[in-house]
Amino acid sequence: MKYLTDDRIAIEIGDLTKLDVTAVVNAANSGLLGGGGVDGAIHRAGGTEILAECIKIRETIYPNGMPAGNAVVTTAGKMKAEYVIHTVGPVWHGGNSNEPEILRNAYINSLKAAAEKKMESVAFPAISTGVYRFPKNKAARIAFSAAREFAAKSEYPKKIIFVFFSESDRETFIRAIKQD
Ligand code: AR6
Repeated sequence: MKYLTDDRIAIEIGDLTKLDVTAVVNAANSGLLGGGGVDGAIHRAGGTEILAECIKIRETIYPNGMPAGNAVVTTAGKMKAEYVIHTVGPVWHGGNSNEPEILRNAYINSLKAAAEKKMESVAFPAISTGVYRFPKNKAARIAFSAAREFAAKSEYPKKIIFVFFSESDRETFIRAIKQD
C-alpha cells in the first residue's frame, strides 16, 4: 500500500472485493439491486445477503431508487469486509449537469456513513469512471479532495484507500492529483 498524504489516505492496485478493510464502497446504480463492474463483483463475492438488504432498503427508504450522490450501508456478506457502503455516482453527460457536485456528494456521503459507524478503513473504487464514463483525471481530483477534506475534520474512517484495477488507472490518478 502506498500512502498519499499522511497515513490516512492510500492507493492500492487490486480487486476491491478481496480487501481486508472495514467497508468497501460499491459504485452502484439507483436501483440498488446489482449490475456490472464493481457492483456485479461485490454482489458475486458477498452473496445473496447483500441483495436481501438492498431489497429491504428499496422497500423502506428508497421505493423509487436511491438518488445519485447518496449512500447506504449493508452487510458485506461473505467478503472479508464487514460492510458495503453503496453509493451512486453521476452518469457523465459532458459536465454541465452537476456531475462534479454529485460525484463529490457520493464520496462525502459514503465517508459520512463510515464515520457514523466509526469504521476504521474504507476502500473506494473509482466511482463513475467505468460504465458511467466520468473522465478519470477529473474524477481523481474530486475523489482526492473530498477524502482530504473529510479526513481533516473527522477522526473516522482512520484509513481511506483508493483501489484501482490497473497500474495505468493508478498512474492517471496520481498524475491528476499532482496537478492541483
Ligand atoms: N475492484 C476495483 N476496481 C474495479 C473492480 C474491482 N473488482 N471492478 C471494476 N473496477 P464501474 P460506474 C473499476 O463501471 O462507472 C454498474 O453496472 C473499473 O475499472 O463499476 O460508477 C452499476 O450497477 C472502473 O474504473 O462503475 C451501475 O449501473 C471503476 O471501477 C454502473 O455500473 C468503476 O467502474 C456504475 O458505473
